[in-house]
Amino acid sequence: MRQTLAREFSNLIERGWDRQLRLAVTGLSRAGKTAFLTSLVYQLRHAGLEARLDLFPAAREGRLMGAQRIAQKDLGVPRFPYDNAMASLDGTPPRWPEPTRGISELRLHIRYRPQRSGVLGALGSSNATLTLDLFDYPGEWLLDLPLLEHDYLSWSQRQQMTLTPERRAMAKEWLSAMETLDPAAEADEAELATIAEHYAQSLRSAREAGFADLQPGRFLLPGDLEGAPVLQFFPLLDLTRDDRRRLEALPQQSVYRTLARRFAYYQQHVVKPFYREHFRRFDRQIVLVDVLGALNAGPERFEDLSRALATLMQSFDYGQRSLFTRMFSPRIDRLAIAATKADHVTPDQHPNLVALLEALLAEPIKDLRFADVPVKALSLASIRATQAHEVEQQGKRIQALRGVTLEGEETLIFPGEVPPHLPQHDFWARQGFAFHGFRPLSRDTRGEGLPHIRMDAALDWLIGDKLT
Ligand SMILES: Nc1nc2c(ncn2[C@@H]2O[C@H](COP(=O)(O)OP(=O)(O)O)[C@@H](O)[C@H]2O)c(=O)[nH]1
Ligand SMILES: [Mg+2]
Repeated sequence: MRQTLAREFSNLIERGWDRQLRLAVTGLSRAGKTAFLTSLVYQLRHAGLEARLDLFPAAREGRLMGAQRIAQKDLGVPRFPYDNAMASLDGTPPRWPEPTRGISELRLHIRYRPQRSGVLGALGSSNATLTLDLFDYPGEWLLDLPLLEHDYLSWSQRQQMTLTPERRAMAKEWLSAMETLDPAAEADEAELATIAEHYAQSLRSAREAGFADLQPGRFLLPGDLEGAPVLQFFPLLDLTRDDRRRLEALPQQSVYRTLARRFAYYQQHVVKPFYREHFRRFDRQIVLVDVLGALNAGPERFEDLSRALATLMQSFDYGQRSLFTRMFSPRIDRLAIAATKADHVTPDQHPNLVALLEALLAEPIKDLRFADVPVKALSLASIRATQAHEVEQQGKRIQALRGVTLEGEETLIFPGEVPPHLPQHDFWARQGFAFHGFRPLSRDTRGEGLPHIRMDAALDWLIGDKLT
């Protein structure tokens, strides 16, 4: 009798205990989100088996019993294509997973044995379940937060300011189409669609050239909004404050009023819902940054990454006066910031890589700490594609990397040094940074498991405390 009671009591506790966590992964395009999430799911599913997770105490102590994918709750969000990603990695030759372009979700049940010293353990509970909801969404969407502060007229003015000569050169077609557009004329749907496409094209060219201060973010990664009229707007040029009254008095069907309506619709029905329905409900997030890729691409790209990150991180600004806090009372309780693809440099460079990431995000990190949001910076490789080697050269032992290039050639490289602070002129003048694309290791080379660098440390920071 007593025993059944005790069992029922512990069942009750288990069911009632809040062991559900919503974890989101973000970063700009090609930062490594898909690779990260694929590896994260793999490592959890194979914990205690092939996965090597020494820095993840729950796994090291043998308390992780496994993870299962289950049906997600939110049927409006596409499922993260884990099986496809694994199939690519296991292919011959192995390939990186296909890029995804919108938000996706995956739900895992993690079974674990609570620590004896923990609350559940003390109650005699022998195993427990954590429901982990994982989300992957484009960091580009966060670049739209500042757009909420504007109305159509002030946004148009702001966009015009970003049109430097170089950006103008990339927007030639759009600019020439704009010459004959009269804000007071009656809107022609087809014409607006064409001009909007020219505008989107100019953003895509700017993106490719390394610019990041680009709005609207959905024009770059439309997700499921591709071709929808809500994406068919663009800024008008040469508007002044004094025009406002005149423009707002134009008929509903005028070009100006039509574009202004679409802009407001974009704010209300695209940007805000994402923050309200998704972003605000994430308990924890990890922001991935391809620091090495930017370092490799040169000073302009690096500067640009730095500006984009400053904008992106505004969504994590919990200061009382921040736009984000004012609009959506957020509730995140933990954040990780990771420099990805650390397997592109030798292990002795990893501390510098973290230091550089911290320098790049110094301001946002300071604000987060001030707002009492725990934040951790780390470097990792979700899916390690190289092997570190020591090589002797003229009597000196130096570190090198061995890997297979994307073209299938085996190589040994000396990638060079990562500066531990924001690179200055002399760095760019001196350094040729050798950064190759590598194929993922084949199953034969990698053996069982999916090799990684510090995925276990990331896991511990992101979910470890929920598994005690
Ligand atoms: N060497 C190496 N390359 C990586 C790693 N993660 C991502 N990559 C490379 O970066 C590319 C973009 O990664 P992906 O995860 O698709 O980026 P996403 O756009 O943020 O989802 C991949 O196709 C790989 O070439 C990693 O851990 N190691
Ligand atoms: Mg992706």
